[in-house]
Amino acid sequence: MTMELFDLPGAAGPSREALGPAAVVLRGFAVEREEALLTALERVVVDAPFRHMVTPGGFRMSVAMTNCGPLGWVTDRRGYRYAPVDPETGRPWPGMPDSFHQLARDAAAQAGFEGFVPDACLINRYEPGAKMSLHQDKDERSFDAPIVSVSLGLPAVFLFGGENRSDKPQRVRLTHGDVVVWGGASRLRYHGVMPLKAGLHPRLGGHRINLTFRRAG
Ligand code: MD3
Ligand code: FE
Repeated sequence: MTMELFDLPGAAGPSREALGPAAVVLRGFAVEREEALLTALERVVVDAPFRHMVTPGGFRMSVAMTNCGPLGWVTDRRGYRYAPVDPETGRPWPGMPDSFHQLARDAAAQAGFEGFVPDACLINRYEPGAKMSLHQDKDERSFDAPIVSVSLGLPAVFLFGGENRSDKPQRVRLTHGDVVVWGGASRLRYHGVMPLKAGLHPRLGGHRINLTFRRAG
């Protein structure tokens, strides 16, 4: 039996799912922009290669990271912070590509956050087995702005917890092109990512990439 056009995943166009107060998944929102995003990403990582950072406690993160935009998130033995210069190269982080900026602004507006102007984009690269333990994002100067996250490549199980680390998290599957906007009452909720399952994505091979856009400074 032939798969009809209307049976293809995402053929109905982007759809919206509420995860909680001011936390909304825009399914497939980035799919039509994937080529522009991946081309821009290739240029960013030439200037600022992915690296495994070390936590203040001395653990090597399983997720490889880099940044673009005026500020980048870094961790080392001295702590977590946003910095204008890449500690690996001694140069400012690469500029934020227009395609990144526009996607973040458009997705935020879809979720009711008009006028979102990110000044930091943290880029996470997961290989099979890589994970992110439950944490809060609280290194930003203000929590008024939302965080916009874009998932590309292999699917992952995202853990969306509560205000306390011990709150039982919801599990949300995020796949290629899904965009999530977290703001307001959701902004400080604990969250994490389960160990990535091995697989092969037609465009990103054996990896998952996550872009998170923030107003950090
Ligand atoms: C919910 N990244 O980089 S993005 C991170 O998929 C991070 O790489 C994950 O958590 C990833 O800090 C998840 C989704 C996300 C980002 C920020 C949030 C969810 C959030 C802030 C508050 C609540
Ligand atoms: Fe986070």
